[in-house]
Amino acid sequence: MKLMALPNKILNCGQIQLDLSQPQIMGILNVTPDSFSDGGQHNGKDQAVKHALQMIADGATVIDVGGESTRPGATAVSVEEEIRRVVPVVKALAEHDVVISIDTSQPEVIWAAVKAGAHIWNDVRALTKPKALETAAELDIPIIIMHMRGEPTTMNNLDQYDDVVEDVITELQARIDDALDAGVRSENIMIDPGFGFAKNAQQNFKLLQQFHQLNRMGYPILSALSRKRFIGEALDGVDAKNRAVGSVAAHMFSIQQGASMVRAHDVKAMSDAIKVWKAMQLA
Ligand code: 9MG
Repeated sequence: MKLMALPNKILNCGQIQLDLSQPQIMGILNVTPDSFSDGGQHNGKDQAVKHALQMIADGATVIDVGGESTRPGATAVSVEEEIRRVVPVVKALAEHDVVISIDTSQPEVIWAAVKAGAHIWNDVRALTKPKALETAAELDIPIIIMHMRGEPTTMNNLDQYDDVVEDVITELQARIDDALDAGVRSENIMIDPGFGFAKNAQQNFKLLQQFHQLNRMGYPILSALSRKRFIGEALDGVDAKNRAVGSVAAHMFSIQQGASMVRAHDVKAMSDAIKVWKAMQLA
């Protein structure tokens, strides 16, 4: 285990510096035809960009562009197809004052996206693909290292934990140690407990209740709960589109416990909630 870092207050994203002392909103932009929560409605480039600009107007400072669905049972996508979906959108967004993160696990995709203007690598597989560690070190950009076990197709059978909070922290630390050993700079690391990835509903709620424990790791934390199934389970099984209020509430619990960034579909609602929280902080 490496020495614990102090969490960065500033995340350097090329020309843009993100102030992580205030909660930031990462708006979700799925550019997949089989996206679970937008029904693929932002599949066309122009529609995707329009939706991203609306999220920016609503308060997002980061747009997370994803060309691969990590939903269990989603069809696998080739690297070429992922690049074809993501790069034109990145090029268009790069003309705006916004940080662009890329939801991918593929080194070729992140290279192409960074060349097109992207700033952050959001990797749900935590740099486990071949060449991912070397690529992360070479690109020298901020990286979100998320906790998951297995693959999205197998993860639902991998939810045996002695203590979900301690096990997630230990397993995340192992991924961070590998990244640091490969030459990734600690200032570039953000962590994410991976809500919904290899965790059942009760384990997800335990992680949310104990979210503050992640602060022990010394890295800025992304909280990504938006419209997840376990939020729906607490709401009598409502579908994804009706989970906005529950998602905002859950994100606020994580912000109160130390999250620096939240990954959200419903940006305006999230932004309003953060404004109220900030007003309370200043009282
Ligand atoms: C892309 N994606 C879907 N769910 C996610 C989560 O929980 N965290 C991160 N970092 N990315 C996610």
